[in-house]
Amino acid sequence: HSVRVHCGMADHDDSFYMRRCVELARTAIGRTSPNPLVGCVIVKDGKIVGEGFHPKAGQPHAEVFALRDAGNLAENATAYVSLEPCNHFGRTPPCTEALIKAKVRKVVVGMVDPNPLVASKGIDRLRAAGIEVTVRVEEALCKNLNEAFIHLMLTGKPLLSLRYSISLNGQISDHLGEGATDSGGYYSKLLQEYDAVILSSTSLSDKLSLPTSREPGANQPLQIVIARGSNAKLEVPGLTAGVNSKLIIFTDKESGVESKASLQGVETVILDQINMNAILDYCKRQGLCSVLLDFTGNAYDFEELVKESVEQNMLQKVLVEILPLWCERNDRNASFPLNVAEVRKMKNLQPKIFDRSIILEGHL
Ligand code: AOF
Ligand code: ZN
Repeated sequence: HSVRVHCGMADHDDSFYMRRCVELARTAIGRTSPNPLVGCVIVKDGKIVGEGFHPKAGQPHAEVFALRDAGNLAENATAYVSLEPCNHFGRTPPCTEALIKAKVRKVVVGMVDPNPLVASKGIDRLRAAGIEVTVRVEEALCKNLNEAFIHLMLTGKPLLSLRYSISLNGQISDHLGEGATDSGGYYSKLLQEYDAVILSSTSLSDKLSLPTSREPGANQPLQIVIARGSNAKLEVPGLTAGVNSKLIIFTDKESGVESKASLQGVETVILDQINMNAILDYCKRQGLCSVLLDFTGNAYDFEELVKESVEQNMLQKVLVEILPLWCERNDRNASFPLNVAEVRKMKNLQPKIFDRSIILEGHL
């Protein structure tokens, strides 16, 4: 793409540097919850003199890293930040004060921080200190980057997405397994991005084990296994959390799962009735922003959970993959609660071609 740094049209410049902020922020994808992904660049005389991103909750914010990188050059420079600089003491001190102290002349902000502790107070503080502030540059891009964080801030619940694969003839497909977690693949990318993934115990077998992303150094989401009722089978050989990930089992009294010796060392939560609200509340308490409901084939005990999520409007996104496969009808006559074609039309979902599959992505 063309980079018009010297054209003198301020808004072209602004959007270029904001896109760079978003690119930097993405470096930490899947690692910042409950905090957002944030990137910052310091620009002086048309040159980037400092860059930074927020790596992890508890560590300094993007602005602090970028200011450090810029050193004295930050004086009279313009700071671009994908999220409004904070004005509160959280785990870290306010970024507004760091920007003021560094004597930047101007701050360009991608989006207002939906956190009620900030919510424009950061912008107000900068303006009160005589700094020129421009807001909402590449706002859609910045919001898209942090849709889970924004959702959590506005609703108090982690963002919930449903993913599943169907065959060309509309059968929920059981073909995840090996290929699905290929490095760089669609599913692998989801595992990088989401803070937790929910699986059904009946979808686990020795050929289909708990998914882990194979990207080198990738984020591994919290793995949540649902073991519901007496059909729950958790005698999967070597059911463990995996190297860098945690495993938790949500179960009910009927399943008898807690008594299974093979599950030692894995956290088990027994609920009277397994329900999505309880699971989301647990995830929130763990500081998670996003949860992926992974609906794999033959997950009989899982259907209730999916149905409940759809009926109670708890889903924010569906990610449906149509595989170039023909699957024979299975014995149960169950029809899936979502008709893909109808939803696609109704919600104007855009299919994306990925490898040899089509992925539908959109908001409910
Ligand atoms: C920024 N830049 O890079 C981030 C911000 O506990 P703390 O101190 O890390 O504060 C967390 C809150 O600060 C978080 O909820 C969000 O409102 C904001 N995150 N702000 O100026 C950053 N990560
Ligand atoms: Zn901050």
